[in-house]
Amino acid sequence: MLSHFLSFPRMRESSFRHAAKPPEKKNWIPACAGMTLLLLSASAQAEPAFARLYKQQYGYTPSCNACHKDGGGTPNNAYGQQFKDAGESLAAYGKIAALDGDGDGIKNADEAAAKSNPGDAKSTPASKGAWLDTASLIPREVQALFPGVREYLPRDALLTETDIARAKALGALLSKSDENTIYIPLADRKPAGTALIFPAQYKGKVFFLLLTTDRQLNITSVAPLNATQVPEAKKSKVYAGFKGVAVDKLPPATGTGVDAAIAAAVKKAGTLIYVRLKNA
Ligand SMILES: [Ca+2]
Repeated sequence: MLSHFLSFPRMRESSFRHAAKPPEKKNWIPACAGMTLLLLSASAQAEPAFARLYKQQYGYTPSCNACHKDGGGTPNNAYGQQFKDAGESLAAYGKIAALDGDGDGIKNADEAAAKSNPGDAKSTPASKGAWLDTASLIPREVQALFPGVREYLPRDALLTETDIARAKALGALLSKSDENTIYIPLADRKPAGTALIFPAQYKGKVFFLLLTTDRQLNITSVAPLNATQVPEAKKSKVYAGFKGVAVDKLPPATGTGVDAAIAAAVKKAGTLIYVRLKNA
């Protein structure tokens, strides 16, 4: 039973700051050693590509909320959109430096230099707020699904060529654009499951879904998270059918309706979790 538990090849505790209270590794590793957790074997890569770029440009790792409305995987805020529109590269920071993404009267580059959030009008150089604190950066919707959990490990789901090949073998076509953050709730410092917020597309419109699993990577829930643009996604009855399915055993999506769009996105999300958290 526990031998099928999560393992984390190629990952280390992220310096990307979502965790309410990052666990101390000294306590964390021995507590999990019997459960095939391999946090120590991780490689150097851990931060999402865009966070690394931000750090390269401004000298510190931002919170996901620099570019996202409510944590990694949620829709872009205005600054995130400007960055995306400018090409999502190191050069993009220069292109959007003089803009004011969040409309708080301070230019993007000045905000970033002052360590206030260029994507949140409530954070300014004069009043930066807690956006870089580790507290309260886990999306509320995720926290609601794990009542009682006070600690989370964010895992940056960066995809290697091997991951992409493994995903393809499982029937899911993943690409770099599917890179995301996997939230891992901790109970008594042990992973209690996973949560992932990810986009789906229907008739050219994007909506977001939240998938959770138990610690053996069986799906416990799939629900629309931000689907105001796609009311059909809110009304769909397909969600309950995912419950109990192992993330690597999701059937391929068939058909063309909103249910198929949801199934296709869930297939990709489940496979992403699997290839990133399970040993090859
Ligand atoms: Ca701001």
